[in-house]
Amino acid sequence: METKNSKRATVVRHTGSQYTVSDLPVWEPVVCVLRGKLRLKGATSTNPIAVGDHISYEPQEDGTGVITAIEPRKNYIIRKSTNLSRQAHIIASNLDQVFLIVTLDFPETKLEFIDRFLVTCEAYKVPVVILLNKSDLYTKEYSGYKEFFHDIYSRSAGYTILETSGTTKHNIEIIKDMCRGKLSLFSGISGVGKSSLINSLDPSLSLKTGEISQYHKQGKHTTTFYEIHPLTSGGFIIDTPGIKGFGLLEMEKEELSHYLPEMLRVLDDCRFSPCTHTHEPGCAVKKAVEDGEITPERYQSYLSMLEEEEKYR
Ligand SMILES: Nc1nc2c(ncn2[C@@H]2O[C@H](COP(=O)(O)OP(=O)(O)OP(=O)(O)O)[C@@H](O)[C@H]2O)c(=O)[nH]1
Ligand SMILES: [Mg+2]
Ligand SMILES: [Zn+2]
Repeated sequence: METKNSKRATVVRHTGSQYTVSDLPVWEPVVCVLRGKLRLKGATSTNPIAVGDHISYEPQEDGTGVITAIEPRKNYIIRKSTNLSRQAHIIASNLDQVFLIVTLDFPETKLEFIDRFLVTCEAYKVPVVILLNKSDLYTKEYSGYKEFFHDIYSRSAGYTILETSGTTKHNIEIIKDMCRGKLSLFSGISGVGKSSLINSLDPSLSLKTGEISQYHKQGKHTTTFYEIHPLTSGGFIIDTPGIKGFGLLEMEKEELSHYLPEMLRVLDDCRFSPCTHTHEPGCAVKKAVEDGEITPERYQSYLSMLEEEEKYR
Protein backbone atom coordinates (compact mmCIF):
# COMPACT_ATOMS: atom_id res chain seq x y z
CA MET A 1 0.00 0.00 0.00
CA GLU A 2 1.46 3.34 -1.06
CA THR A 3 0.81 6.41 1.02
CA LYS A 4 1.97 9.93 0.41
CA ASN A 5 4.63 9.62 3.10
CA SER A 6 6.17 6.47 1.74
CA LYS A 7 9.73 6.42 0.44
CA ARG A 8 11.50 4.12 -1.97
CA ALA A 9 14.74 2.32 -1.15
CA THR A 10 16.79 -0.82 -1.74
CA VAL A 11 17.15 -3.59 0.86
CA VAL A 12 20.84 -3.64 1.83
CA ARG A 13 20.82 -6.10 4.73
CA HIS A 14 18.58 -8.83 6.04
CA THR A 15 18.88 -10.46 9.46
CA GLY A 16 15.99 -12.29 11.08
CA SER A 17 12.93 -10.04 10.85
CA GLN A 18 14.95 -6.88 10.27
CA TYR A 19 15.61 -5.30 6.92
CA THR A 20 18.00 -2.40 6.54
CA VAL A 21 17.24 -0.23 3.52
CA SER A 22 18.92 2.71 1.80
CA ASP A 23 17.93 4.83 -1.18
CA LEU A 24 20.94 3.79 -3.28
CA PRO A 25 23.25 5.25 -4.43
CA VAL A 26 22.70 7.35 -1.28
CA TRP A 27 24.09 5.49 1.73
CA GLU A 28 21.74 6.36 4.62
CA PRO A 29 20.60 3.05 6.11
CA VAL A 30 17.20 2.87 7.82
CA VAL A 31 16.14 -0.19 9.82
CA CYS A 32 12.74 -1.51 8.77
CA VAL A 33 10.32 -4.29 9.57
CA LEU A 34 7.83 -5.87 7.25
CA ARG A 35 4.17 -4.93 7.60
CA GLY A 36 2.43 -8.07 8.87
CA LYS A 37 -0.26 -7.92 6.24
CA LEU A 38 2.07 -7.55 3.30
CA ARG A 39 1.20 -10.47 1.08
CA LEU A 40 3.50 -11.25 -1.76
CA LYS A 41 1.83 -12.69 -4.78
CA GLY A 42 3.08 -16.08 -5.82
CA ALA A 43 5.85 -16.16 -3.22
CA THR A 44 7.29 -19.66 -3.10
CA SER A 45 10.58 -18.67 -1.54
CA THR A 46 11.51 -18.88 2.13
CA ASN A 47 12.34 -15.18 2.13
CA PRO A 48 9.62 -12.83 0.87
CA ILE A 49 12.12 -9.98 0.62
CA ALA A 50 15.73 -10.31 -0.47
CA VAL A 51 18.77 -8.08 -0.48
CA GLY A 52 18.64 -5.95 -3.62
CA ASP A 53 14.84 -5.68 -3.63
CA HIS A 54 13.37 -2.27 -4.35
CA ILE A 55 10.74 -1.55 -1.73
CA SER A 56 8.53 1.26 -0.36
CA TYR A 57 8.51 2.02 3.33
CA GLU A 58 6.74 4.38 5.69
CA PRO A 59 9.11 6.27 7.96
CA GLN A 60 8.16 6.05 11.65
CA GLU A 61 8.66 8.70 14.30
CA ASP A 62 11.45 6.76 15.98
CA GLY A 63 13.58 6.77 12.81
CA THR A 64 12.75 3.21 11.75
CA GLY A 65 10.47 2.22 8.88
CA VAL A 66 7.73 -0.20 7.91
CA ILE A 67 8.00 -1.88 4.52
CA THR A 68 4.68 -1.62 2.72
CA ALA A 69 5.37 -2.74 -0.84
CA ILE A 70 7.90 -4.53 -3.01
CA GLU A 71 8.52 -3.73 -6.67
CA PRO A 72 8.86 -6.42 -9.33
CA ARG A 73 12.41 -7.76 -9.60
CA LYS A 74 14.55 -7.10 -12.68
CA ASN A 75 16.33 -10.42 -12.03
CA TYR A 76 17.47 -12.57 -9.14
CA ILE A 77 19.57 -15.56 -8.15
CA ILE A 78 17.61 -18.30 -6.45
CA ARG A 79 18.57 -21.69 -5.10
CA LYS A 80 17.14 -24.74 -3.45
CA SER A 81 19.37 -26.18 -0.76
CA THR A 82 18.80 -29.68 -2.07
CA ASN A 83 16.86 -31.14 -4.91
CA LEU A 84 14.34 -32.57 -2.50
CA SER A 85 13.43 -29.31 -0.81
CA ARG A 86 10.35 -27.66 -2.18
CA GLN A 87 11.17 -24.19 -0.97
CA ALA A 88 13.68 -21.97 -2.65
CA HIS A 89 15.71 -19.11 -1.28
CA ILE A 90 16.30 -15.88 -3.16
CA ILE A 91 19.95 -14.98 -2.68
CA ALA A 92 19.72 -11.45 -4.07
CA SER A 93 17.87 -9.45 -6.71
CA ASN A 94 18.23 -6.60 -9.22
CA LEU A 95 21.85 -7.48 -9.91
CA ASP A 96 24.06 -5.97 -12.60
CA GLN A 97 26.55 -8.84 -12.42
CA VAL A 98 27.62 -11.86 -10.45
CA PHE A 99 31.15 -12.84 -9.54
CA LEU A 100 31.32 -16.57 -9.00
CA ILE A 101 34.36 -17.07 -6.78
CA VAL A 102 35.98 -20.49 -7.17
CA THR A 103 39.17 -22.16 -6.00
CA LEU A 104 40.85 -25.22 -7.49
CA ASP A 105 41.95 -26.28 -4.01
CA PHE A 106 41.86 -24.93 -0.41
CA PRO A 107 38.87 -25.62 -0.70
CA GLU A 108 38.11 -27.34 -3.97
CA THR A 109 35.03 -26.06 -5.83
CA LYS A 110 33.40 -28.97 -7.62
CA LEU A 111 32.71 -28.49 -11.32
CA GLU A 112 29.21 -29.79 -10.72
CA PHE A 113 28.54 -26.86 -8.39
CA ILE A 114 29.96 -24.37 -10.91
CA ASP A 115 27.76 -25.73 -13.71
CA ARG A 116 24.60 -25.51 -11.62
CA PHE A 117 25.42 -22.00 -10.59
CA LEU A 118 26.15 -20.90 -14.16
CA VAL A 119 22.93 -22.47 -15.46
CA THR A 120 20.98 -20.49 -12.85
CA CYS A 121 22.68 -17.24 -13.90
CA GLU A 122 21.83 -17.93 -17.55
CA ALA A 123 18.23 -18.87 -16.71
CA TYR A 124 17.71 -15.64 -14.78
CA LYS A 125 19.73 -13.56 -17.27
CA VAL A 126 22.37 -12.28 -14.87
CA PRO A 127 25.82 -11.67 -16.39
CA VAL A 128 28.45 -13.77 -14.61
CA VAL A 129 32.24 -13.56 -14.36
CA ILE A 130 34.29 -16.39 -12.85
CA LEU A 131 37.02 -15.40 -10.42
CA LEU A 132 39.63 -18.10 -9.99
CA ASN A 133 40.71 -16.97 -6.56
CA LYS A 134 43.76 -17.63 -4.37
CA SER A 135 45.93 -17.51 -7.48
CA ASP A 136 48.95 -17.14 -5.17
CA LEU A 137 48.52 -20.78 -4.06
CA TYR A 138 48.60 -22.33 -7.50
CA THR A 139 52.14 -23.47 -7.89
CA LYS A 140 53.46 -25.16 -11.01
CA GLU A 141 51.85 -28.47 -10.12
CA TYR A 142 48.45 -26.86 -10.65
CA SER A 143 49.19 -25.54 -14.14
CA GLY A 144 47.63 -28.56 -15.84
CA TYR A 145 44.43 -28.27 -13.86
CA LYS A 146 44.33 -24.52 -14.47
CA GLU A 147 44.58 -25.04 -18.24
CA PHE A 148 41.85 -27.66 -18.06
CA PHE A 149 39.66 -25.17 -16.18
CA HIS A 150 40.25 -22.40 -18.74
CA ASP A 151 39.51 -24.87 -21.55
CA ILE A 152 36.13 -25.78 -20.13
CA TYR A 153 34.81 -22.44 -18.93
CA SER A 154 36.57 -19.87 -21.08
CA ARG A 155 37.60 -21.38 -24.41
CA SER A 156 34.58 -23.65 -24.81
CA ALA A 157 31.77 -22.15 -22.71
CA GLY A 158 32.86 -18.56 -23.35
CA TYR A 159 32.87 -17.17 -19.81
CA THR A 160 35.31 -14.53 -18.64
CA ILE A 161 37.72 -15.93 -16.08
CA LEU A 162 39.97 -13.69 -14.04
CA GLU A 163 42.60 -15.04 -11.71
CA THR A 164 42.56 -13.11 -8.46
CA SER A 165 44.14 -13.10 -5.06
CA GLY A 166 43.12 -11.19 -1.97
CA THR A 167 46.55 -11.96 -0.56
CA THR A 168 48.74 -10.59 -3.37
CA LYS A 169 46.05 -8.18 -4.71
CA HIS A 170 46.38 -9.80 -8.13
CA ASN A 171 43.82 -8.19 -10.53
CA ILE A 172 42.10 -6.30 -7.71
CA GLU A 173 42.19 -3.00 -9.64
CA ILE A 174 40.39 -4.64 -12.57
CA ILE A 175 37.63 -5.90 -10.27
CA LYS A 176 37.30 -2.40 -8.79
CA ASP A 177 36.81 -1.00 -12.29
CA MET A 178 34.23 -3.66 -13.09
CA CYS A 179 32.27 -2.83 -9.92
CA ARG A 180 31.95 0.93 -10.44
CA GLY A 181 28.36 2.10 -10.83
CA LYS A 182 26.99 -1.42 -10.45
CA LEU A 183 25.44 -3.80 -7.94
CA SER A 184 27.57 -6.97 -7.92
CA LEU A 185 27.01 -10.24 -6.11
CA PHE A 186 29.98 -12.22 -4.75
CA SER A 187 29.04 -15.86 -4.41
CA GLY A 188 30.67 -19.27 -4.02
CA ILE A 189 31.18 -22.04 -1.49
CA SER A 190 32.49 -21.31 2.01
CA GLY A 191 36.19 -20.49 2.33
CA VAL A 192 36.98 -19.49 -1.27
CA GLY A 193 37.83 -15.99 -0.04
CA LYS A 194 34.76 -13.88 -0.87
CA SER A 195 35.00 -11.65 2.20
CA SER A 196 38.80 -11.41 1.93
CA LEU A 197 38.49 -10.34 -1.70
CA ILE A 198 35.93 -7.68 -0.80
CA ASN A 199 38.25 -6.45 1.96
CA SER A 200 41.04 -6.03 -0.54
CA LEU A 201 38.69 -4.04 -2.81
CA ASP A 202 37.97 -1.78 0.16
CA PRO A 203 39.99 -2.31 3.36
CA SER A 204 37.70 0.08 5.28
CA LEU A 205 34.96 -2.56 5.22
CA SER A 206 37.01 -4.98 7.38
CA LEU A 207 34.65 -7.89 6.92
CA LYS A 208 35.11 -10.93 9.11
CA THR A 209 37.04 -13.77 7.47
CA GLY A 210 37.64 -17.33 8.66
CA GLU A 211 40.33 -19.94 8.54
CA ILE A 212 40.11 -23.03 6.39
CA SER A 213 39.89 -26.15 8.52
CA GLN A 214 43.22 -27.95 8.19
CA TYR A 215 41.73 -31.39 8.19
CA HIS A 216 38.87 -31.04 5.71
CA LYS A 217 40.32 -28.13 3.74
CA GLN A 218 36.90 -26.53 3.95
CA GLY A 219 35.57 -23.13 4.91
CA LYS A 220 33.83 -22.59 8.22
CA HIS A 221 30.83 -20.53 7.11
CA THR A 222 32.12 -17.30 8.55
CA THR A 223 29.77 -14.92 6.75
CA THR A 224 26.25 -15.64 7.97
CA PHE A 225 24.01 -13.08 6.29
CA TYR A 226 23.48 -11.25 3.04
CA GLU A 227 24.62 -7.66 2.97
CA ILE A 228 25.27 -4.88 0.46
CA HIS A 229 28.39 -2.80 1.06
CA PRO A 230 29.32 0.48 -0.62
CA LEU A 231 32.81 0.46 -2.16
CA THR A 232 34.93 3.59 -1.67
CA SER A 233 36.02 3.25 -5.31
CA GLY A 234 32.37 3.23 -6.47
CA GLY A 235 29.59 0.69 -6.81
CA PHE A 236 27.94 -1.69 -4.37
CA ILE A 237 28.80 -5.30 -3.66
CA ILE A 238 26.95 -8.08 -1.85
CA ASP A 239 28.88 -10.41 0.41
CA THR A 240 27.08 -13.71 0.96
CA PRO A 241 27.38 -16.79 3.16
CA GLY A 242 29.08 -19.73 1.46
CA ILE A 243 26.61 -21.84 -0.48
CA LYS A 244 26.46 -25.53 0.46
CA GLY A 245 24.40 -27.26 -2.18
CA PHE A 246 22.92 -25.89 -5.30
CA GLY A 247 19.76 -27.65 -6.41
CA LEU A 248 18.36 -26.65 -9.75
CA LEU A 249 14.93 -25.16 -10.02
CA GLU A 250 12.22 -26.71 -12.06
CA MET A 251 12.60 -26.06 -15.72
CA GLU A 252 11.44 -27.78 -18.85
CA LYS A 253 13.76 -30.54 -20.02
CA GLU A 254 14.06 -28.87 -23.41
CA GLU A 255 15.01 -25.59 -21.77
CA LEU A 256 18.13 -26.75 -19.96
CA SER A 257 20.48 -26.84 -22.96
CA HIS A 258 19.67 -23.19 -23.68
CA TYR A 259 21.47 -22.30 -20.46
CA LEU A 260 24.82 -23.75 -21.50
CA PRO A 261 26.12 -21.13 -23.97
CA GLU A 262 28.25 -23.58 -25.97
CA MET A 263 25.17 -25.79 -26.47
CA LEU A 264 22.90 -22.89 -27.29
CA ARG A 265 25.31 -21.95 -30.10
CA VAL A 266 24.73 -25.20 -31.99
CA LEU A 267 21.35 -26.60 -31.00
CA ASP A 268 19.46 -24.98 -33.87
CA ASP A 269 21.26 -27.46 -36.10
CA CYS A 270 19.79 -30.54 -34.38
CA ARG A 271 17.64 -32.56 -36.77
CA PHE A 272 14.79 -32.84 -34.27
CA SER A 273 13.22 -30.02 -32.34
CA PRO A 274 12.86 -30.25 -29.44
CA CYS A 275 15.94 -32.43 -28.95
CA THR A 276 17.16 -33.66 -25.56
CA HIS A 277 20.67 -34.18 -27.05
CA THR A 278 20.84 -37.67 -25.61
CA HIS A 279 19.70 -40.32 -28.11
CA GLU A 280 18.34 -38.41 -31.11
CA PRO A 281 19.97 -38.98 -34.51
CA GLY A 282 21.44 -35.94 -36.20
CA CYS A 283 22.06 -34.15 -32.91
CA ALA A 284 24.33 -31.12 -33.35
CA VAL A 285 25.24 -31.04 -29.68
CA LYS A 286 26.52 -34.62 -29.70
CA LYS A 287 28.46 -33.83 -32.85
CA ALA A 288 30.03 -30.77 -31.18
CA VAL A 289 31.08 -33.00 -28.26
CA GLU A 290 32.69 -35.43 -30.70
CA ASP A 291 34.44 -32.57 -32.48
CA GLY A 292 35.73 -31.20 -29.16
CA GLU A 293 33.82 -27.92 -29.34
CA ILE A 294 31.80 -28.87 -26.29
CA THR A 295 33.87 -30.39 -23.49
CA PRO A 296 32.93 -33.85 -22.19
CA GLU A 297 32.80 -32.41 -18.65
CA ARG A 298 30.10 -29.92 -19.48
CA TYR A 299 28.16 -32.47 -21.53
CA GLN A 300 28.30 -34.91 -18.59
CA SER A 301 27.10 -32.14 -16.28
CA TYR A 302 24.26 -31.45 -18.68
CA LEU A 303 23.25 -35.13 -18.65
CA SER A 304 23.34 -35.29 -14.87
CA MET A 305 21.25 -32.13 -14.50
CA LEU A 306 18.79 -33.52 -17.02
CA GLU A 307 18.53 -36.77 -15.10
CA GLU A 308 17.99 -34.89 -11.85
CA GLU A 309 15.20 -32.93 -13.44
CA GLU A 310 13.40 -36.14 -14.29
CA LYS A 311 14.01 -37.73 -10.92
CA TYR A 312 12.77 -34.90 -8.69
CA ARG A 313 9.97 -33.58 -10.78
N1 LIG B 1 46.39 -17.88 0.05
C1 LIG B 1 45.26 -17.20 0.00
N2 LIG B 1 44.37 -17.32 1.01
C2 LIG B 1 43.23 -16.62 0.96
C3 LIG B 1 42.93 -15.75 -0.12
N3 LIG B 1 41.73 -15.20 0.10
C4 LIG B 1 41.30 -15.69 1.28
N4 LIG B 1 42.19 -16.54 1.81
C5 LIG B 1 42.05 -17.30 3.06
O1 LIG B 1 40.93 -18.16 2.96
C6 LIG B 1 40.23 -18.23 4.20
C7 LIG B 1 38.75 -17.97 3.99
O2 LIG B 1 38.56 -16.64 3.55
P1 LIG B 1 37.15 -15.89 3.68
O3 LIG B 1 37.33 -14.56 3.03
O4 LIG B 1 36.64 -15.91 5.06
O5 LIG B 1 36.24 -16.83 2.77
P2 LIG B 1 34.68 -16.68 2.43
O6 LIG B 1 34.51 -17.12 1.03
O7 LIG B 1 34.21 -15.31 2.77
O8 LIG B 1 34.02 -17.76 3.39
P3 LIG B 1 32.52 -17.82 4.04
O9 LIG B 1 32.20 -16.48 4.62
O10 LIG B 1 32.62 -18.90 5.05
O11 LIG B 1 31.60 -18.20 2.91
C8 LIG B 1 40.94 -17.27 5.13
O12 LIG B 1 41.83 -18.01 5.95
C9 LIG B 1 41.71 -16.37 4.21
O13 LIG B 1 42.87 -15.86 4.80
C10 LIG B 1 43.90 -15.64 -1.18
O14 LIG B 1 43.73 -14.92 -2.16
N5 LIG B 1 45.03 -16.39 -1.06
MG1 LIG C 1 32.74 -14.64 4.03
ZN1 LIG D 1 20.38 -32.29 -30.10
